[in-house]
Amino acid sequence: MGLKKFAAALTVVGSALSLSACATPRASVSSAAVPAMIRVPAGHFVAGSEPAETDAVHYPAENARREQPARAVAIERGFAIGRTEVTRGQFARFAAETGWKPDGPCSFLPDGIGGRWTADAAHDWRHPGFAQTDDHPVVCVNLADATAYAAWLSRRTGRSFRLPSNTEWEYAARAGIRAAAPWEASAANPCAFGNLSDRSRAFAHNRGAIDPALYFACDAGFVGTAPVASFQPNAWGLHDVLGNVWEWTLDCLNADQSGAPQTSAPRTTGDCRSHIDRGSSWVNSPKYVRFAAQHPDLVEARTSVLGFRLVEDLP
Ligand SMILES: [Ca+2]
Repeated sequence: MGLKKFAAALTVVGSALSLSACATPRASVSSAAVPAMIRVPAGHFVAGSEPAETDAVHYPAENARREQPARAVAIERGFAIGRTEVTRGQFARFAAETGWKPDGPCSFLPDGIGGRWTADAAHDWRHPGFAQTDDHPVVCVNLADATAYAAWLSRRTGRSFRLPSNTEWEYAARAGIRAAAPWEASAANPCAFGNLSDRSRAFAHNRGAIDPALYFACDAGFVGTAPVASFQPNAWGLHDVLGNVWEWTLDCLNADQSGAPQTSAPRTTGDCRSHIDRGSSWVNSPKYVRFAAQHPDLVEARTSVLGFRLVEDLP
């Protein structure tokens, strides 16, 4: 299927965002409480990176191995994926209905790259260490928190939400692009595509000295997170796949991609004390801001740069 036809086959699932399918609704909930989902058809793509991509940015060897070798993947069934990261407002509905409270602190990076991560009880998903509105992505949520949210939303809607697999995330994030990042494919301004570590962040943390190894030389206008969908979407309509916050996946940590599923299935073997998250965040230097980059976090980790995006299994 050609890209144009492929794009036309994508459907924003906007009209079915009702919680009325729930057997015993406890409250009237607006459609805004349910993340907007985009249908992605079955297809093929190449996941991961070639060594030339990671060599070009002097990526640490251990990190580079994690996303290599590049491999052909067949996504055998269509699925739906969140148009945006799950927002704080959407997560707040879950917290209010279930009485959910975090059982540990959130790690916060107080003074930028080079600063020390700190974890204390003063920081949580409502107080991540920078200003947020309900339109910002929820952060300070660990794997269990994200999984519990997906299960709650599934119960409330009668639909089937979950976290994406590693390959599902990359397939939807790339949207047909093989380049390392969308701005490389189009020679465009990186800050048009997402909330990155940029001039705003550099000014906030070191009075504006731009080290190209640490900051993009453009300005997306935010120091912490940005409201979701503030920037240009990818070719399939997904916002913030690169930047804003890292996004949890179902896959366990492995040293490399040898033997990784070449389907939409998650990789559930390896070091499952950590799961892979994708897409980088507002805090990351440019070498991490690539479609192929994979970052492990301990499953219990809550940090101010890590959130999630949902997948929905379609009937
Ligand atoms: Ca993101």
